[in-house]
Amino acid sequence: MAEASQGGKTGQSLSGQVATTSGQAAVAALPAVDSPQDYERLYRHSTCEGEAFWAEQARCIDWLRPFEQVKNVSYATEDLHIRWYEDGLLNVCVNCVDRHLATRRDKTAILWQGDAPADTRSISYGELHTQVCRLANGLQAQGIDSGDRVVIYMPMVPEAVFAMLACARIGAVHSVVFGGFSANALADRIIDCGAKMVITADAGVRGGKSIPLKANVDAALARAGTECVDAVLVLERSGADIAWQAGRDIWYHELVARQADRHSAAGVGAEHPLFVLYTSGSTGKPKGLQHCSGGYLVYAAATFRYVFDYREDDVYWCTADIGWITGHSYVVYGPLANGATTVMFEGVPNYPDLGRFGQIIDRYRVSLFYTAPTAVRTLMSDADAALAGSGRDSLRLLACAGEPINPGVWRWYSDAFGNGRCPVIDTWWQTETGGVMIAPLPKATALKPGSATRPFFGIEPQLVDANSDILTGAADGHLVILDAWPGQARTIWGDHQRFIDTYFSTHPGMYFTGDGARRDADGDYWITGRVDDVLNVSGHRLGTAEIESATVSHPAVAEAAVVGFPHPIKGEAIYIYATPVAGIEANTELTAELCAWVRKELGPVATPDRVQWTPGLPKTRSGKIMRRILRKIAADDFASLGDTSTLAEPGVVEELIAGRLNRA
Ligand code: 6R9
Repeated sequence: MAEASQGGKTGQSLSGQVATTSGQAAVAALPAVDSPQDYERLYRHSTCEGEAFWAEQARCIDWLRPFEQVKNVSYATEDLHIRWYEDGLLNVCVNCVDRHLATRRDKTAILWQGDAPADTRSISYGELHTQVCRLANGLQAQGIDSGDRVVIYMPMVPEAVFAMLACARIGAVHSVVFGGFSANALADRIIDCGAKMVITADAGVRGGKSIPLKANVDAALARAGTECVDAVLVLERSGADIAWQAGRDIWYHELVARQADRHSAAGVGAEHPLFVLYTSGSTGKPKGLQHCSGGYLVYAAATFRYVFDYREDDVYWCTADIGWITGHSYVVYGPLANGATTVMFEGVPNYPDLGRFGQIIDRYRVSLFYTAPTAVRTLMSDADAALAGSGRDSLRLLACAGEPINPGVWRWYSDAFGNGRCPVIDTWWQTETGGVMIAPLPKATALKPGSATRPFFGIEPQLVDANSDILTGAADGHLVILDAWPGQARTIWGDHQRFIDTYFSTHPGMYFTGDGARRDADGDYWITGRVDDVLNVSGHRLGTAEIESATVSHPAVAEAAVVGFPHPIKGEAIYIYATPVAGIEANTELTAELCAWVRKELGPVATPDRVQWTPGLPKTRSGKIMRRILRKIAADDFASLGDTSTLAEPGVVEELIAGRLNRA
């Protein structure tokens, strides 16, 4: 039987046949949030008696050894640490799977919809348990231990979730890399986290196209060397022809076929890392945000319950890929911790046609739907096609995340897609925050198109000016969070100093989000976008620094600067200004070659939209590229370039304007 091998003080078993309902009982005992007054009351409690509030929320999951210390946090840069429930022991996988067996063994955990409409699977909690146990046994048989890193580079198939949960079950740290990232990007991540194993598929299938995942892994490992990764687990998804390295490559189905379908799950400390997820910053290489087991799960579970007003009979669908934080928290951990039915979709919104989302909603009677504004804009681009063939009358709530949603798009989402019957919940948060931070609660918050409105329980946002002074009342400034919350990232993998410098140094004593925001007279927040050099292309975070370094690695490019420009579907698109190496003539072939180069270096998500060749870039006398000017030119908005007095060579700007690629 599955049992706790490290039961701690109580020694109780929380998995397998002896599932307890203690967490579920705690959920049932929580006060309802059905009105603005309920929200105000609970918000006050959550901030004035924060530790009591977070202890109540933490009791909604099952602990192998209960915690006594709720919070141990310091934001002081010389001793920055964030710890929650640190003396508690738990197993995240047991919380997401085993503890539901007593009451939900036959309930559907994952409703999978493949890229082809006929391709579907339904996986019950009982089946999920068997699959995860087999894989956990298989990973251990391969020598994966607690604390080892496992990179997951997979399509959106149930085995990707099995892989995440199997890692969690044995205390291994997963790092999911989005399938749209290139072999090089994958290699960087494998090296940075020192992965011991890569789990992948022969090829992914998306929008009718094949994505050569295994070939990318081969190329990545050729670059990363063999120091760390000694095994590649390969799921047969498409039957594509692949190269095979005997002694290293293992078929997923062969490994799990040999394993028992019970697995004894050990507890880990609440602060034990659950996963590392890479995201882009304003400088340098992507950073691996490290999330922990206990606090992260408490936060993912609580936000899922409140923000979506989750009920037992809901069918919930979040369209995010598991390669992003939204997929981690709201395809996998949040829903499964609550025993929900989570829909998982392998495809894209416009294949075979733009009606796909609506058709899937009808087919599975989806009641809660969570997507990105870029997807809504894609649907809006041909609204008739997007709405054809579906009624979407099962929906009761619509949500979005990832980028600002403008009021027109919000209204279409609500009125047309949601038939005017569903609240639109605009959720602001980040890879770093682990879960939703600012969002309306369906029954308790007055909605405003384009505003993420109010902070979640226990979250204290503020706006500050450049001097870190807190602004009061209606204001516009940098968005910071004053105190800690259980779901926040604990560090950057292998670089704690960078974590401190990036998030806790700009505004001392506060967490700096990198976003700007406005607060209106009602106290509602409107996120205005990044205040640093991070782009948001189709809801994907990309650092201009990464794109620049990929661009200048092309032998014909001497220098480059990258900015974003507004794009009707993607939100923001990539504009490269590049200076060719002396003697090289820039032409359309070179442009195409450079675009393909950047795409290959970073992956399809980073495909450039514009390349403007220029003999020079606008720089200050100290040599700093004036991106502000480049952004304006890319946006075809150069009437007011602002202060250009510090330009070393003012003539460059005239030339850039004359050669601009975006013209109204
Ligand atoms: C969850 C996620 C984080 C950045 C964030 C901000 C932008 C996310 C938003 C939003 C406006 C929203 N962002 N949600 N902007 N309104 N509701 O997307 O995480 O990939 O780390 O991106 O996305 O700029 O700082 P991540």
